[in-house]
Amino acid sequence: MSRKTQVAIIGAGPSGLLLGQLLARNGIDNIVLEQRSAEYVLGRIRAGVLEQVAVDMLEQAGVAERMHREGLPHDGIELCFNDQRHRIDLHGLTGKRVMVYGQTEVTRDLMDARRAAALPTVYEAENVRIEGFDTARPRVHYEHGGRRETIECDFIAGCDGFHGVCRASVPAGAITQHEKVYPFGWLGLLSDTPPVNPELIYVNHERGFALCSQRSLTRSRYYLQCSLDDKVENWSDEAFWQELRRRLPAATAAELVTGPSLEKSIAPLRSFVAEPLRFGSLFLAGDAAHIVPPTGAKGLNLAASDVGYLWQALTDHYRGDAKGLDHYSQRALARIWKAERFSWSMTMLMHKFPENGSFGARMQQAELEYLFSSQAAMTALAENYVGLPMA
Ligand code: FAS
Ligand code: PHB
Repeated sequence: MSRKTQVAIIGAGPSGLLLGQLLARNGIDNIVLEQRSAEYVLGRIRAGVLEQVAVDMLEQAGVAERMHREGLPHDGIELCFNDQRHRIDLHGLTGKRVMVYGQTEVTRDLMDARRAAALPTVYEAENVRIEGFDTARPRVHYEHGGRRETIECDFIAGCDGFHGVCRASVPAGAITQHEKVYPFGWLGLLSDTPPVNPELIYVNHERGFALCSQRSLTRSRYYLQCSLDDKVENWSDEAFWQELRRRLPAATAAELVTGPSLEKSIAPLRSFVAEPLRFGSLFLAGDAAHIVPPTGAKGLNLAASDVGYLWQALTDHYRGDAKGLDHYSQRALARIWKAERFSWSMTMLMHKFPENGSFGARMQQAELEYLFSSQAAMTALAENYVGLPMA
């Protein structure tokens, strides 16, 4: 069976759902195709920190009410090294703050809004295939419930993440991919325990990086740098808590409230950017276009800014101005690369790199000592962490 729409969106993660919501609110027809079930998408525990840019996008999409009710505005973060905690006053230095509100909740709010508006969404869409995006008649084929379906559209939005089909459908000669894979992963644990500290703590320790984050006043999210060949089944809850205590200052470790894990997983870390982001009527956004190591809390936030640029460009197009679409890739990439740099620099600063030897470790120490001796250096870190403006 065939159907028509203006924009076919591949992927029901934050990128695809946010784009679909913004387009629909501007009267632009769209359909979202997702390979997994909604429950599966919601079960993935990912980001936790929203920049003001992302908060603004969610407000624009009309899905910010619960975030403002349940989210936690944070005015600062802490960096810990040599067992000493140092606070960076994000709000004092930049006038901005960040919002702690889990990606799962962002996705849930977007799914609820889409369902309430009865917007066409196909979960468990199988064998999604895109074609003709280098012609005036792009099409998307997929299977659902044993039936073959085709969508004729004006544009395809590749919001299908790092392992999606859209970027993979671009001819190799038309795309350049830049990548750096880090020699470690993050072991994450989610628990219904009160956060060890009101604000996030990023830890540089000789045993490895740690991060104390949260989802609410009663739900915490912790991470430990682990080796790439580590397996989550090697980590009992108790082993996780013991290792986290070892990486925290004694006084902080003594404050740690532990409990059973709700989720535990290991994520690899990479920096990745595809260029350009437009291929005829196919546009890449979010993790389909780029990946950042989560040390800078940029992944979800970059997805939001990509979608902000793309939604504006598509809306302008349907109002008769195609310039936005021509400039989408360049505008999005300018912000993407700055966030890639910040995420890379925070990762290089805060993680253990045995291969860099004692000199590398001393460089980290010197940078951290300089950082907390300089208002200019702290302001530079703060303005990147709260999010650079959308030019
Ligand atoms: P997503 O990957 O979220 O969504 C893409 C969707 O497309 C998925 O639902 C997928 O099922 C679907 N899809 C894929 N192929 C398809 C196909 N062929 N057909 C149909 N659908 C298809 N960011 C942070 O800021 N902080 C963090 O702590 C953090 N932790 C992370 C941990 C992990 C393990 C991962 C993978 C990412 C993490 N990120 C983090 C980044 C993450 O939050 C992403 O930036 C965010 O999910 C990007 O959203 P999307 O672009 O929508 O991609
Ligand atoms: C999280 O809460 O999942 C989180 C927060 C900040 C980061 C990375 C992850 O930099």
